[in-house]
Amino acid sequence: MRVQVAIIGSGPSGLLLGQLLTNAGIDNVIIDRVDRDYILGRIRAGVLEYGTVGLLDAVGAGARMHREGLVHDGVSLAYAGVKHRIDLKALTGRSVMVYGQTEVTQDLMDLREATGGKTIYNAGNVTPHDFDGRPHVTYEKDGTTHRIDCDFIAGCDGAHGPSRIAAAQNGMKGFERVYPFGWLGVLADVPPVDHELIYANHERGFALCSQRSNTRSRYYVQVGLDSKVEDWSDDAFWDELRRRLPRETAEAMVTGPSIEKSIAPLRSFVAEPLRYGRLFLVGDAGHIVPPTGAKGLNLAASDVHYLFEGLRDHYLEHSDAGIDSYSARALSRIWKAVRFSWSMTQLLHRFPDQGDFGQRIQEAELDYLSNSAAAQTALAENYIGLPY
Ligand code: FAS
Ligand code: PHB
Repeated sequence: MRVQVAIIGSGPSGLLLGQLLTNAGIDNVIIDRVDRDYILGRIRAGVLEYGTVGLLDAVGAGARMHREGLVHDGVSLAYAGVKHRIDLKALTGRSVMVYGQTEVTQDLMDLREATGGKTIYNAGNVTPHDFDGRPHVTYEKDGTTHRIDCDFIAGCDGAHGPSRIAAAQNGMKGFERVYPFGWLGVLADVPPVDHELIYANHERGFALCSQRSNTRSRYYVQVGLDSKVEDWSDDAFWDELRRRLPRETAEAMVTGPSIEKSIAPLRSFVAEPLRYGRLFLVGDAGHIVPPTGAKGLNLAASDVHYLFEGLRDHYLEHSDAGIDSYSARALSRIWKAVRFSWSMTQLLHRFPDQGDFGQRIQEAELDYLSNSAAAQTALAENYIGLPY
């Protein structure tokens, strides 16, 4: 097989890039090691920046999002027993869209199928080759090794995929910060406790009240790195969540059986550069952020925006300026989102060595933030997403 662009990974990055390329008449194929159902079974992000919403609209995958998604004009911070709302819309003129990554992925998969995009699932040992010469991807399926020749390879294969591995073998520099805790997340078919998200700082640890619809909620509590999902019954989770929230919020909480429960470790990672000849790292393949700033999925979207512009200009304008500048352009926005995610994580989580002094410093910063329009504007413009 020969295509113009071979995309490794059928997550949000690969699917969004694939649809932009297909719509522009640039032929592409997506290769993934698992199948559609496995990918859709992973419960992940929930908040979309306006830039991500715009991209989904641009490729024609936004209809259900606008029908079923929830537009949020604000977000709340809770600390010292009180909830403070940050009015995103008043401060920035923008809102965020609450619409699960699972739904985004489903919509993009459906659109790819409807527009004749080719995806190869359950591909084994997917490997990018010769990205400085004659780029191609090999994979194993049905007992045979297959080869896809291409002009470019988009590594949309996440944090542990072959593209990141290939980059590491070709001079990649990694920048990493590992946090001493994780998030225990629960999905439950109960109405959200509030009409917007609540990020809570508490001396027992961080908590987050999020949602997927008016009948389905997503909650998180910070847990130690030694925590295991089996250590947490539903009742233990609900009790701990309520302990970390202001009284009126805790009392309003509707609980119920979890339909998904998992622990995600928190860490930051950035790969530099994002380009290796004709191989490009995109999305989680290039960077990981703690979910405190709701940036992971949204950074994948801005990477795709920059890379697509470069590939489009290569094929349609015969200019390589866009692909030559992809890494620098994407990294500029990535590092600002990494900084924001780091600052929100520092502000809201209980660190093992912070002590009572550290708790007071966090509460003082939250108190300043709650009473300063300048500080709230800085948080709001990062949360709704910096411009592309
Ligand atoms: P993905 O990891 O989504 O997709 C990569 C694809 O590549 C997968 O389909 C995988 O099967 C495939 N692949 C991997 N290795 C391969 C191989 N060897 N061969 C072929 N294919 C291969 N972000 C937020 O904004 N908010 C959150 O709350 C949040 N929670 C998260 C929780 C967890 C547990 C994780 C892991 C991430 C979370 N994220 C969150 C970040 C997440 O949403 C990512 O940013 C998003 O999935 C990025 O999309 P992709 O870059 O497409 O990578
Ligand atoms: C989620 O709904 O899963 C979610 C929302 C906001 C975050 C992280 C996760 O910052």
